[in-house]
Amino acid sequence: MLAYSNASIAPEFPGTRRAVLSFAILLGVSAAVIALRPGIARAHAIIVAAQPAMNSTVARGELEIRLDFNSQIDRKRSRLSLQRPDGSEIIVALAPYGPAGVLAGQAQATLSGSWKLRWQVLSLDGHITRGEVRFFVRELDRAR
Ligand SMILES: [Cu+2]
Repeated sequence: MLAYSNASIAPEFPGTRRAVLSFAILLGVSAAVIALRPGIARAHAIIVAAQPAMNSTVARGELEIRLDFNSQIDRKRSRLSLQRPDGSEIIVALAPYGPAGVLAGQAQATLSGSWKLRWQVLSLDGHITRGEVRFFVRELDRAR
């Protein structure tokens, strides 16, 4: 009975069913493209300036972080984290206000050594990009 009613309904709306299926596939493909898109190749929000700068050395203590992107970003769906020399991770609280293409925050750089600032941003065109900035922390008197 069930099979009979399905069979009787389906032929009446073949175009609609096909359109719905095509749309569902298109959505799935779009999501996959966004998920697989690497942060470097053809990125949609890319860094134009970084503080701390890539491979720079900064003084131990209060760390001011600022990343400038080439486009507006959705701050609520973007994040910054720091990987410390011992491998542990700090989530950086983002400054809630500021220019539309900027992510900023502060952290305590308490360990000397090699750090990584990891960023992930959602640009307003819906694409997620990510990357990292390596920098070094040293004691103040040896930093500059
Ligand atoms: Cu894009």
